Amino acid sequence: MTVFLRLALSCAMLTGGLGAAQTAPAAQASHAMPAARVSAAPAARTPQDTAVAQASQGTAVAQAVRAPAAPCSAPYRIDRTLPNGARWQLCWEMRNIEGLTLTKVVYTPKGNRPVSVLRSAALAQIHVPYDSGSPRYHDIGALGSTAIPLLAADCPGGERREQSVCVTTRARGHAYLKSGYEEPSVSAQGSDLVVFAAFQVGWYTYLAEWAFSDDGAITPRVGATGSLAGSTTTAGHGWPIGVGSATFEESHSHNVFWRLDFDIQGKSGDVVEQYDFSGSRTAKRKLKRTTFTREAKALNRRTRWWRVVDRGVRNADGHPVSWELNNSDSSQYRGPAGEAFTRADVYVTGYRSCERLASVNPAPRCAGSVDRYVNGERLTDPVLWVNVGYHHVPRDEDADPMPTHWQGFRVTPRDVTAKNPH
Ligand SMILES: [Cu+2]
Repeated sequence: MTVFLRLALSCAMLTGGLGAAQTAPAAQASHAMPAARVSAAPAARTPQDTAVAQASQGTAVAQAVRAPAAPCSAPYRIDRTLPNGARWQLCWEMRNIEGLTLTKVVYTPKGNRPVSVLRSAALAQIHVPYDSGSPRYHDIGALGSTAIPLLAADCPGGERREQSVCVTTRARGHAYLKSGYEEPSVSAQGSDLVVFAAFQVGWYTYLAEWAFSDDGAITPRVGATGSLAGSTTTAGHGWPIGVGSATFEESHSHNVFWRLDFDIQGKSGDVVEQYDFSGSRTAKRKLKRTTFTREAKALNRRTRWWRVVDRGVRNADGHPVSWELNNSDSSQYRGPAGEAFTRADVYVTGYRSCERLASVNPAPRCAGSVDRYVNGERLTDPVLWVNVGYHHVPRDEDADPMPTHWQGFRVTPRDVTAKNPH
């Protein structure tokens, strides 16, 4: 069967023209803190990716081919082949507004051709409304300036880049275990390439982590640690902290937004679909596909998921290559009318370089929040915004240092390879 993989990597980058206008609004940070240690200049980049023209021959075990020429200079380039043979290539930079930003993400399953996945990916907001109604922080606006220099112990088994970014490999447990009837069972351990940075915002330390698995999955997550902000309130809005019940630490939400600019083998041909499975209290379930032709807001449902698919890019079975997005671990915070950006779990917008943050967007040429980016445009180059909430009810164990609480979502390959690539 015919397989054709378009391999012209998109090179139109987000950053052009944006780097200079970094007058971020002062994000309302949690508490007055010592000035954060500033680190990391923007990444130097070559202006162009090298397009690799690629003739195709379609077998599931097509030969690995030459990767594109390096799209960024060495300190900002990550190129790791994991123990199972899967390879991830990407660039990182520390942007003032969004902090750690990953670009030009390319995945090469063992024995297969490289496929570009993301043009860029970064945090797009951490909205922290407290349960009594105030304060209501927008913790991202100048995140890059709050990057913490990492110690060797902060980056176990890995390498630190420009002090503030850790690149390491981590075990992820069983990739599979299959028992044979009359054969010995087979199993394999999986691993992740992990890229992370830590940011000090008020009393909180945020860990921004990206795990790139050897099966092609991507897991972005944020860990909140450091110290509780010390906001006290009444019993109805908090939890007793300290001896007795004299002081109530206030509960609050961390509504984390990510912005993912998918480009499956370049920006053309990328389409976003939503999948639902109708049927409740019935024996049958039926697949329902909704294709987003225009910008959209979407809500989580337990079995709902989305994918970005490029029908011009096929695996060896002739199925279109896609990445699936699952957002099922959110507390689904919904704010008041003035915070309409909290009222959906996934937004799909047409790419615009000045749409950078989900709220308190710093670029005056664009609207101020992601709900307003959705204004009916036809989608040609879709960008996904993912909103994951976590409701933090403090407990005694949060004192001090506060244990990390994690929140995130999953991006998994769907028909990128014709079989388990492990
Ligand atoms: Cu918290």
